[in-house]
Amino acid sequence: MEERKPVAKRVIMHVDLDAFFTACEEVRRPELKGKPLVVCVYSGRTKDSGAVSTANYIARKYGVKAGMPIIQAKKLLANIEAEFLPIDKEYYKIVSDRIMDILRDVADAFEQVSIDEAYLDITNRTNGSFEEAEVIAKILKKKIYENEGITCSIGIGPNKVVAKIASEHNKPDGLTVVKPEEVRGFLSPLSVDRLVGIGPKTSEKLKEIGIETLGQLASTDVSKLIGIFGEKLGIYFHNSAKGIDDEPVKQTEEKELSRIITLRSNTRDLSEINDQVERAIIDLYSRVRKKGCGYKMVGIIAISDKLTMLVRSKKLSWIAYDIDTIKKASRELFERLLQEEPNVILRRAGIKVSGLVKSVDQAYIDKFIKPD
Ligand code: DCP
Ligand code: CA
Repeated sequence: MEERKPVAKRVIMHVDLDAFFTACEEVRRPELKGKPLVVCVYSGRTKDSGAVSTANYIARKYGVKAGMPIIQAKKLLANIEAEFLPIDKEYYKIVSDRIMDILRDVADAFEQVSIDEAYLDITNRTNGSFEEAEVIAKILKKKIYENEGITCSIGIGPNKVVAKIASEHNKPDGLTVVKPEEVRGFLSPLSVDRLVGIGPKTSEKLKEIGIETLGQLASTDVSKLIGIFGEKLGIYFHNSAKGIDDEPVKQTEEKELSRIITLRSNTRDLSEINDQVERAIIDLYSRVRKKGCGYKMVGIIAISDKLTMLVRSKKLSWIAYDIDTIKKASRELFERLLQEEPNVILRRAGIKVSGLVKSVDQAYIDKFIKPD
């Protein structure tokens, strides 16, 4: 069984937003800051049935964790002034999209792995320099905080495995840089469960054979690991523990783009809304063009003065490339929304295009848009 040799020197960054869903809630309701805050997925069966989606770091001090029943979280926070909020994934997604745009902009290759996590290959961008990567990380952290009020933790390493462990190393608001020559020393004392794929069960199995740290895992004979975990996992554990990983950062394409604006004043006046959303449409469309994409669906997003979010969308029967289709659909959808929601007053309004299709030929689009 050959161990994989590392590929040419790379600089990889992993970014993970801190306590993301609760952080989003604290941004729109700053009065919640400083209190334990729990975002919940209510099942609706009884008042408190359901599970914790995430907890802010203050609530975590009391033992509240993602996945825990809400009732248990309430017990842990009994007699404490804590806030429990229902999950609002659409809103978190909009915040996430804006942050991912900031990150995508600096990367040679960008791979979003979840709503709040992404890998960036910045090898060319930094000319292979870890010092330069650290500077970029600081700029990104500052920009994300200034624009969105959200902190993140960043890890930088020569590959994805090391970058991911590094970003978790000093959470929240951390920045950990692990240069190639520091990898073995960095990983060695860490517990095996820091590796993606090693959960409580695998940790237990490893402990039984005397392996608790990544250093111990790295110096275990690979054939022994293969014997226990099978070829694929055995090799993965062994290589990862040594900090060897040549998985590329796989460029993920965006499937949708959105823009949202705060209206000058709260309103349900359709022409007022249309006028102001036009700014968002122009901005959004410039991004669609920049990416050279067509789209198959147009949606609107409305956030009421009570901060509830409403969405409507329209599926096209063709792939559109022009701005007028977005404008027309937006006007129709806002009109429909106001009719269907006679009491809603809008505070923010936005536009979304989805079903993005990479165009085969930019020249064709140009011709299509300006037929002369
Ligand atoms: N999430 C969830 N249920 C889980 C785990 C996570 O709904 N069992 C959601 C809520 C989180 C988001 O996914 O905010 C991101 O997950 P993370 O594991 O990155 O957790 P956080 O961002 O909340 O915290 P951390 O600061 O530890 O990254
Ligand atoms: Ca996170």
